[in-house]
Amino acid sequence: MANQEETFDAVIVGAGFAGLYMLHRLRNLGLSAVVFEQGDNVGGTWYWNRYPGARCDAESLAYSFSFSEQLEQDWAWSERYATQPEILAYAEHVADRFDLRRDIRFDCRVESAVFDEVANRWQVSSERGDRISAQFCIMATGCLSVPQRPDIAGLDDFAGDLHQASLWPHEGVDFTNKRVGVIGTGSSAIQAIPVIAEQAGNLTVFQRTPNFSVPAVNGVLDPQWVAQFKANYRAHRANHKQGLGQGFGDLEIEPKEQGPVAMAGAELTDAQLQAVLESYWQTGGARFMGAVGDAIVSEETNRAFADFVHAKIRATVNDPAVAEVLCPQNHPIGSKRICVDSDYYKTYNRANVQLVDVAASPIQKITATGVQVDGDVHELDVLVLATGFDAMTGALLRMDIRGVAGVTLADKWAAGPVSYLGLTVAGFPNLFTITGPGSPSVLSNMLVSIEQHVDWLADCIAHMQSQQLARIEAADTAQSQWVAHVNEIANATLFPKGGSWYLGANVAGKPRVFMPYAGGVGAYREFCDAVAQDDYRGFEFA
Ligand code: NA7
Repeated sequence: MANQEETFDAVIVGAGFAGLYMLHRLRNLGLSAVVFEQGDNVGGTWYWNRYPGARCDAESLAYSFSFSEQLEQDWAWSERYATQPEILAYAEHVADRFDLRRDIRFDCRVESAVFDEVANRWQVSSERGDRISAQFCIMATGCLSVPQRPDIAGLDDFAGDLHQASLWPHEGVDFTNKRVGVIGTGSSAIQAIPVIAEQAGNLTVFQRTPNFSVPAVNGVLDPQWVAQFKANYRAHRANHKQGLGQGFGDLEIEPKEQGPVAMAGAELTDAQLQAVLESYWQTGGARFMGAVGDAIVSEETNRAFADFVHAKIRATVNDPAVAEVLCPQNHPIGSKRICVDSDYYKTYNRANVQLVDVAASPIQKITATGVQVDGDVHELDVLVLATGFDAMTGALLRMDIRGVAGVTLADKWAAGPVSYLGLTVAGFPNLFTITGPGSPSVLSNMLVSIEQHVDWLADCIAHMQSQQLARIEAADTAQSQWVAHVNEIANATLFPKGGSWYLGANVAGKPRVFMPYAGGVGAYREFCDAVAQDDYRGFEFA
């Protein structure tokens, strides 16, 4: 029997960082809100992705909330890049500190959200029978929350232990003396492989496409350095939010806006360019791609970056044949998300690690005992799938979302996602997508983008409350112009040449549309703020 309908001002889907902060802001506005979360705890991405070596590839002092100065001063990060357990502990701390759990329903997956045009309210139902009527429906469902299981014959026949990186068992996996296989060489695998190799008896990596990876140069944070950095936290946060780049900020004690050494590779001599790249390589981290302004725009500069990394791979990996297989040749560097590693390439020098190139000879099938390539079965006790996600649209399209005239989001997005600002979709009034497609999202520091969307949205909802407005909806023309703008920026870069999950290229049948906004978090914030200041230009209210 279905439960009785409950009434709230807002329903939020997801209790990751976006859902937690949204709940906090709405409560402060005096709204009643409920959060639906499919897991049994907060944390979103950091709740599910517990594979060995999982850590953030943005620095901890930047990948954290800025909304509470007390929180940012109190919380002590232990490493330059926080591990998954530490980030999960931080999410739990935020939930407890701001008393958020009492409005979160765990183990509660949303099945459908249907807009009632007469009442201007969303009817949201969960699989376990909750029924909510709310004026606002806020999707905080994350960009990388639907695991992509590969379509490989025989996967269910495997008799050993099979684990997906993004659905890792909470009790962990013991690899001691085991023959382990990893399918995939994206960010997740590149973090997991060095850690698994340390423990496993033998590790076989099945690589279809090599990725570019830069060293993290991770380390324990010096408390004195942290104290000095935190003394300047407001200025650092301002840089994250307004800077030229994607909100990752600088690492200096004295905050300074990070900019590339040169706007174009062509401005530098070859020796100067090599020196710049070497210095960024030694500093570590994904900011390597920001060393020169046109790295993801100019084919020539991009080639120089790629050649530099190829040389690093060849210098690190002892076996020249293995090094060649690890050198990415089929996509511009940065057009697939750059990976950040600790000793990834070095791991291939270990006697217990083998690399199998499944680009030339694809995996034929999984048998009960292992992975078959080119007629040979690689015998395994444990198989790890690090095969990625149905990114950005996956979590939204898994729900049955119906807007005006019963049109489904799946139909609206049949040719790829369209949105106004990556926050709203025409025909879906009072529905918002935090870090949705069409916003900087996955190209940016997610915490910066989450806070920006939540703050903008809270202000918008406060405006509607004060004006007693029941309904907000993006106008078709504003949406078309935004989509054209997002595409124009993407097409001026090398991103669309990457064949990446940014484009939906990793999911069979998914439309190939470059989904994130590539213009940087500062420009994007300015645009959103101008929209609000201009009486929410491009929106229609009722
Ligand atoms: P990614 O980056 O999508 O990587 C998935 C990997 O799995 C990639 O190397 C794929 O190769 C490989 N893959 C997928 N299906 C297959 C099959 N059928 N056979 C062989 N190899 C396959 O996901 P991650 O989880 O590593 O990272 C996602 C993001 O999470 C990351 O960027 C961070 O932001 C955090 P392909 O390239 O398709 O040839």
